[in-house]
Amino acid sequence: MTGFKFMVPYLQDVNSSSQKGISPLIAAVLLIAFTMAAAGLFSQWAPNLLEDIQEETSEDQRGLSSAASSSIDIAYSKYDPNSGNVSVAFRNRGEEELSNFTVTAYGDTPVQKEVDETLGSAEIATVKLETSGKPERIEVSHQSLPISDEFTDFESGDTGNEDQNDVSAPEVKTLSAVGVNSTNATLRGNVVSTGGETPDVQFKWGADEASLDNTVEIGAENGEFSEKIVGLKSSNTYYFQAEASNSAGADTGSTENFTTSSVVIDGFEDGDRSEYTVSRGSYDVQNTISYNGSYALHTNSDSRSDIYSTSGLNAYPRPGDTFSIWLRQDAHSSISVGFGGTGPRDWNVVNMVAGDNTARIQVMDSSSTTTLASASPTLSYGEWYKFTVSWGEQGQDMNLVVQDSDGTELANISASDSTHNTGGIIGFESWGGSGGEDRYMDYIVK
Ligand SMILES: [Ca+2]
Ligand SMILES: [Ca+2]
Repeated sequence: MTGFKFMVPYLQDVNSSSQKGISPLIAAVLLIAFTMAAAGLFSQWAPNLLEDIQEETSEDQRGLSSAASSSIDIAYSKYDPNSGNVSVAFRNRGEEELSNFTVTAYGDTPVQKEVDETLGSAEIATVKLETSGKPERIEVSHQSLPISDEFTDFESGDTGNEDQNDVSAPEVKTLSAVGVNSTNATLRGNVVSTGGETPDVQFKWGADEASLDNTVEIGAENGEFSEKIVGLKSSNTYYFQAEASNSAGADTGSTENFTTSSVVIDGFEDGDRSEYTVSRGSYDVQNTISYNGSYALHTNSDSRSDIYSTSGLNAYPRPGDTFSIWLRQDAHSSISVGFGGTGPRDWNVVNMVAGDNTARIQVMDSSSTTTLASASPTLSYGEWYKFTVSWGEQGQDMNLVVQDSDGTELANISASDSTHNTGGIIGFESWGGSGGEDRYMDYIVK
């Protein structure tokens, strides 16, 4: 407003000088000039004024539109004559987040409580008021939006200490798992609505999406909850659901899944075979040829050479596991990868003979070798091949997939045998001729 105050005395000066002979025309021109100057000054502060007005208007519009799409619902109200307290649970029935509520209990002496909790859509807040007497009416209102709800349905007579209204089944969501590694994961869920009564929650989980046969009970929860599960298998996909139930019903969240990471049983990158016992022939860890990293296990022993490990490695194949290993032969020879059983000549093996284009699943028992399944992939000398074994939960079923280094599947065979069904061992039996045939083994992973 300072602009106008500045202009007025100036105009008066001009008017007074008209007595000295300024023509009406010049006076009119001056008046127009002053008007334009006034308009220029006005425009300097007017934009702010207009913006302020616009902001206030749009705030009002926002308030009105939130009020139109918002509502509060008293889920239940309980009066406890022993404590003289009233518990009130109310819910945000609209889509927009609300905060700042007022709860009033009307009776002989009205009691009021302000609740600054923030409620998302369908979320519930619970408050307690010390009324020292049964209220006639409970009102929950919003402090700025014209929305409220009332509850008056207290039973007549004082025998009942609780009047309930509208307890409904809870709503729960399954959230993604966190902290997933090769053996552990933390499952997460969220009670998005208690339905007016805090629900008990649990997770159902398992490796078979069609039957989640493990249950972890957690107890009463409101909001986010989680549970760490341990002892999982590496490189495995698990499925889980969050569930919540109260006296009015139950809800199950969506099915989520996660995949545990793999474990390198041995990549030989420490450059030694100190975790192994060589019971026949010789083996060394060399760094000239490797599939992954710098080092690989190697033998060029004549005839048969045996090596195995039962302790010191990161992990061992166990029933239920899928494990893989890379094998390479540079001349006519064979490599058998042993697992289960007690060691060389007494375990299950998968066998590769590049010179014969042969891959087999065999069982060795008391020095007899039985071929359970056989395939004829095309195998070349000097190439790495991936042998992947899926070992059934009971230790009987075995599946072998052979792939080349491009990932192309060359063989896929299955067998079942119950002779060796416990894990905890990995090793090799390898045959060469008498020409120092080089054989390599690297990157055992499960
Ligand atoms: Ca290696
Ligand atoms: Ca080692």
